[in-house]
Amino acid sequence: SFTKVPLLVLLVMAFAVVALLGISSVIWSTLTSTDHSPKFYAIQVLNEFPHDPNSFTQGLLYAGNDTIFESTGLYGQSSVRRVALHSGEVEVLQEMDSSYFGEGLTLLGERLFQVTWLTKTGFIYDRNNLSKIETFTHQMRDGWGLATDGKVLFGSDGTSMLYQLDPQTLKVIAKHIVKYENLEVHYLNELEFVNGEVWANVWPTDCIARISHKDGTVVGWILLENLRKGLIAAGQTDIDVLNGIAWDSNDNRIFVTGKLWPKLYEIKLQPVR
Ligand code: DDQ
Ligand code: CA
Repeated sequence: SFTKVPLLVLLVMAFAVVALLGISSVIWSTLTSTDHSPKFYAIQVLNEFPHDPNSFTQGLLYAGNDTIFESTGLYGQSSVRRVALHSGEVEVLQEMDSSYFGEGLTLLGERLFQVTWLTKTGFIYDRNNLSKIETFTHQMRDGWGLATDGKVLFGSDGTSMLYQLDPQTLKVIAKHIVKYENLEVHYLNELEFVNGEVWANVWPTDCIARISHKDGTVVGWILLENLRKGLIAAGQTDIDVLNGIAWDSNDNRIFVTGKLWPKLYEIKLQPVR
């Protein structure tokens, strides 16, 4: 009849409009969305360098000019050392009192800051000769990792907390619980400030968390199991975990090693998702 035809046409038109709106909103959100979910990265080895297989690496940094500074742990074997990147040769060695277990290390200006496992005691050394300048006490549970952006010190103590310390007073000025989505990431270990982020070895895994120091959010995961597994496959069965990240801010190079690893690697990240 006369009234039925326009009704059917109206229904078809209404359906078409709804469908078009739906499709265009999907297209619009695809074009404008930003994906904030953490990114995952595999790694590629660009270079490998010799590393003292007796160094129980707990702190690692690159100071320019082929120079690595490293802190080592284990009671009676703890040290701070200056190492030539290319040869792995230990050029200056400062052995620590056997009551201390060396941990995180960072360089700010002319001074190296070091923390120690299970104590709140830290040490400051002169970068030129590694002589001890100062002993300090900090407010973290104990000492695991240290890094710096050139202004504050970042610290970890094996919990899920990422601390910011004032380099003058060594007092905690900020702290954030590190979270991957809504899960706390515990056992934050060796640290490095890289391109505006804080990277952390997560003990005792093959993973490095890329952390926003503004709020503790994990913005990415780096998966490095091929390094440890490669060493073991090559017969290096006495090695301990991946630990130690160093960043060359001038040439944007990333170095990693591990405790008792005979090698130190320059790596490049490859997004896997
Ligand atoms: N940390 O790197 C996880 C902070 C410390 C690791 C300590 C490993 C223990 C080795 C054996 C200790 C002997 C007293
Ligand atoms: Ca480091």
